Formats: sequence, structure tokens, C-alpha cells
Amino acid sequence: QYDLKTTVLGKEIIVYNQVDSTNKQAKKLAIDGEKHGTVILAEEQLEGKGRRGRLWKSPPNKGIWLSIILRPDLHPSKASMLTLIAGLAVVHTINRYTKNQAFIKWPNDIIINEKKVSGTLTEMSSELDVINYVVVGIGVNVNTTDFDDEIKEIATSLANEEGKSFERALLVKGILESFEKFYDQFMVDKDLSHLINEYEDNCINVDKTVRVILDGQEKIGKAIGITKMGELRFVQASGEEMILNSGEVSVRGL
Ligand code: BT5
Repeated sequence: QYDLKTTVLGKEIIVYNQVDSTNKQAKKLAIDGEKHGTVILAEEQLEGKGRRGRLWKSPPNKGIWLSIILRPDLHPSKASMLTLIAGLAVVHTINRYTKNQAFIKWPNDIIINEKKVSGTLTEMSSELDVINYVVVGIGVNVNTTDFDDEIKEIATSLANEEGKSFERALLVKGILESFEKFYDQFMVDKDLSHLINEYEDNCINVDKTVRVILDGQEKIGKAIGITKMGELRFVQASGEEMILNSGEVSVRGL
């Protein structure tokens, strides 16, 4: 159906009509030994998950709700970089089909016209210094035209921005093929050193003034790029550079 030009990613695709969360199912399958590269897709999620216990609205037949099972030979501290790989894959794929340019908002949002069209939730299981599995969950609002009140100011879809509907299978194919390409590049260095430029070119925060909340404290400064570990390089008004980790900071535009 997808005619995937990948070597391992999506060789096995498991499709659900309705599921609690594809990440949750992917984790169960991974625990039962499901292989590297398997993809879980759902038409609808009843308990789609965002980060830090937040919810991800996943109405039926309108979006892409997928999770990728990976078993990378990587130090657990590096698993979060896969979120940035997913961002690159999604932004590239979307920009092949849209007139409005999509951008990555570090670390995991994809933004079109200042609203969020996609997000990634990466979850990992590791023991000592070894990754058991990583699940990279990607949600894209494709053909949604009506958003719930709570999110309609911040969320959008490809259909809303472009004024037409999109074939989801084509986008899934693009995302998986692109993910594999960036993933393979990433695994050569086991860091983002060869993908920094690519990421920065597509990142909406770079060279912009941003407000960050770090340990409950607000700081204003400029984002100047990312490091090869995927952290945000942030320069404060004092000129001092800080390296921000996605787990401990929230970034807003001004
Ligand atoms: C994310 O969280 O952006 C990660 C979303 C990952 C979803 C995928 S779908 C497939 C896989 N299976 C899952 O169960 N999850 C993954 P975060 O940055 O925490 O953003 C969540 C916030 O975005 C919510 O608190 C809402 O404010 C908003 N939101 C909820 N649903 C949305 C939607 N469909 N589109 C845009 N924004 C949404």
C-alpha cells in the first residue's frame, strides 16, 4: 500500500482502527520482542499522549498517528536526539507538499503559520548503559478541519492551512523514508554533527528572540542554534551562552 523505499523501517506495519495510544501499543509489542523498524499506525487514538502526561487529540481518519519501534546501538542519553530526527523527517515531507512553509520549533513541534501541526513523543526503555527499545511517536494533523475549543488557537492541520485535503498514505511514506535516511546518517556519528545545518535551516527559533522557562524562572535571550547533542544554544542578554536541554526547559517565541 505504501510502496516504501526503505531498507528496514516499516517492513512490518501494524494498523489499528482504534487504539488507546500507538506509543502504548508499540511499547507492549517492543517488550514482547517486536523487531527494529516496525511501525504502528492507527486511524484513531482514544488516549493519544503528548509529553509530560499531556494529551494529544487524535480524531478518526483525519490524521497520522504512528509509532516507530527502534533498537539502536546507542547510549541511552542520546535517545532524545531521535525526536529531532523525527522533526527533520516530518518538516521535509510536509514541505514537499505545501505552499506554506513548515518549520520545526525546537525540539519537537512542527509549526505552520505559527500554529502546531505535528508533535513527537519519544519514549525509551534502557538498562544500565544499554537501550532496550525506543518508541518514536509522531502525530500529524492532516485533514482535520475542526479543532476542540481548548486547542483551536494553537493547533492547525495541513488541510486548514492549504485549503485542500491530503492523501495520508503518501505522507506516511514520505515520513518513513525520510526518517530512515536521517536516522542512518545520525547512526554514523551517533550524534547530530552532520545534521546541525539541516536542522537549523528548518528551525523557527534560530536567530530569534525567545523566552525560556528554566526551573520556573523566565529568561529572555536569543536562540542561536543547536549542538550536536540536540540541545538549544541560547544567548542571554548578558552575552553569556547557555546550553538548554529539552527536558528541563520550555521555549516560547515572543
Ligand atoms: C507532543 O506533545 O507534541 C507530542 C505528540 C505526540 C503524538 C503522537 S501520535 C502517535 C503517538 N502515540 C501517542 O500516544 N502519541 C504519539 P506536547 O508537546 O506535550 O504537546 C501536547 C499539547 O499540544 C497539548 O497539551 C495540547 O495543548 C496540544 N495538542 C493536543 N492535541 C493536539 C493536536 N492534535 N494538534 C496540535 N496540538 C495539540
